[in-house]
Amino acid sequence: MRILLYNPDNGVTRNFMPHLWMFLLQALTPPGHEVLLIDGNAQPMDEAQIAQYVRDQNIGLVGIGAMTRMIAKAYRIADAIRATGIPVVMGGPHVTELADEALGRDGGPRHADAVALGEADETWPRIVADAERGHLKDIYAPVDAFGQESKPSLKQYPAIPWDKINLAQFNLVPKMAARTLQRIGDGWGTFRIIPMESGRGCPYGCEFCTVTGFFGDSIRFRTNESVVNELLLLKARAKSEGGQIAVFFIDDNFAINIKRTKSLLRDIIAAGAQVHWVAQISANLLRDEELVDLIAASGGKWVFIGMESIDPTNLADVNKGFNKPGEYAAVLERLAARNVYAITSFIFGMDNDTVGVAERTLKEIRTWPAGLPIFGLLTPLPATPLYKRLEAAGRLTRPKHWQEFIPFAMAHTPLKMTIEEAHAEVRAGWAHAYSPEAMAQAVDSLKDKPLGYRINIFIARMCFRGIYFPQMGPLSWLKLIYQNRRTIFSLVKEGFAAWHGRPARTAPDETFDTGVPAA
Ligand code: B12
Ligand code: SF4
Repeated sequence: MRILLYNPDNGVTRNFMPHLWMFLLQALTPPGHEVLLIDGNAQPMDEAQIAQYVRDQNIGLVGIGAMTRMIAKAYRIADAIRATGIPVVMGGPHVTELADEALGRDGGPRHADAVALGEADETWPRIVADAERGHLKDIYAPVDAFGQESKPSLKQYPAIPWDKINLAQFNLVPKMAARTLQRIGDGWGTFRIIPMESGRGCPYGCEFCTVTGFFGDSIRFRTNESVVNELLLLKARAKSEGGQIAVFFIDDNFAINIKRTKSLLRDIIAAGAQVHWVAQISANLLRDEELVDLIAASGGKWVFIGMESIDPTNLADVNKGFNKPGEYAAVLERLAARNVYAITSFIFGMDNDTVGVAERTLKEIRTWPAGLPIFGLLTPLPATPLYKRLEAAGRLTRPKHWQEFIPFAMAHTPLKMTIEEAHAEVRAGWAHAYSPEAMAQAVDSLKDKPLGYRINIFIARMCFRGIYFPQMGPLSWLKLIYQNRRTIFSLVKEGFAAWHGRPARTAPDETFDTGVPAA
């Protein structure tokens, strides 16, 4: 049977990284089937095009995975596919929480023939077998022999054949630039960010988060050996292709068990498996100097930190009191001292937020080492404790906000400001953090570092700005380049001087380190 796994586009940004679930399920598919992957972010298709595609390709089963914010698109695509008579199975966090919605049992239309609840590592082979026999069940739940919910241990993690998978749709280097970039250092014709997990689960239970409910509070890890082997495979692929690969460890809290993280990082270093990597780690775990040393030595370049707020009352409100705003600066300095920088994520519209929260937050950010701040709004995702609290308090203004997804729009009323004021705060956060002046300042603050770090922060900031400000077409990029022309000119001038002054090419970690992940 030919199976299509499809991930809908998020409608806001282009793809910067493939979704892991597709590759994982592909690797877990029993032999004898062919699995095709389409990520709508990389290969946009409308309903008619996808329906035509599944007919042309003689697809026998389509699997669709989606977060809440893409679910409306996912349902539309599923409807179009089901109209051709091909069965659709849906999985992922949204349909796990709201299976009745996907199955049309809540009074709405049916969108899926079957729903895979929770982690599908063990149910997927059963789904494929049932689909082949034409006997799909409505619901597939991961349960043990006694009917109890069971979570995959990850000790038998499948080897994802990264050396063979066609990754053409995920190259981040624009085609036109590939040839020129190949001349800068060794092999910049391709650059891909690959998702990898080393463990699942998080015990912290922050009120707005789906993870503790979905993956559970017991943490499960892959073996160090399996992670190291995957890294080695990717590193070899990058080398053989003359390209670059970076890894995003998608674990929700990569250092949740510090002892184990240190042991993994030591094994990565010992095996020479370093590639540049990004990971999510909560600020409280970055107090450990040895951990930060190992992060840097094993290839860590960016750490995503869910800071959420600089107000301890807000943090306590959402059960994230383990974040201590008073130590954010020290954590970031500790990372920056090892040339590791942070993506700092903030949520506005929290219950103790008042007008001016953006400026108060920016004032703090300006005192920290340069990084990539991002700003969002408190969002009640289905089945989270936050959703239940706001629902009980009658504060949800759009209880089914996912049915009509609007980027950066609140679905409930904050306590100490209006919805419009909260929206304006997020806008102000992005506008000021990514203004040409702020970009120039970020680049300038790294003047003691090799040029590559400044180029890196500048490019990363240009891309991150697109999370909020639509920047998909060439015209918007040209405008952005024009607005930032002074910074670009000074970087190019410096780069030209460095290039001419150098006798030979240097390795990526020396003076011309672009800082962009390299294998
Ligand atoms: C990586 C990641 C991202 C990446 C996404 C890009 C990418 N290419 O992966 C980035 C960093 C960009 C991102 C951004 C956001 N993310 Co995010 N992200 C994650 C994260 C950390 C890992 C996802 C992952 O790969 N997990 C590992 C795989 C193996 O698990 P999985 O995807 O759930 O798949 C398993 C099952 O769900 C199931 N399954 C999944 N799909 C399918 C399909 C079929 C057919 C079947 C049978 C089974 C199945 O089988 C898989 C194997 O068991 C998750 C948290 C988490 N731990 O999952 C949050 C998570 C998915 N993100 C979340 C959110 C909210 C966001 C943002 C909206 C945050 C924000 N406020 O801006 C943005 C939206 C971005 C956008 N524009 O679309 C929420 C989603 C909750 C929800 N109900 O939708 C999660 C769960 C985290 C949370 N805090 O609650 N995210
Ligand atoms: S620490 Fe992160 S993953 Fe864990 S519950 Fe809180 S927000 Fe979710």
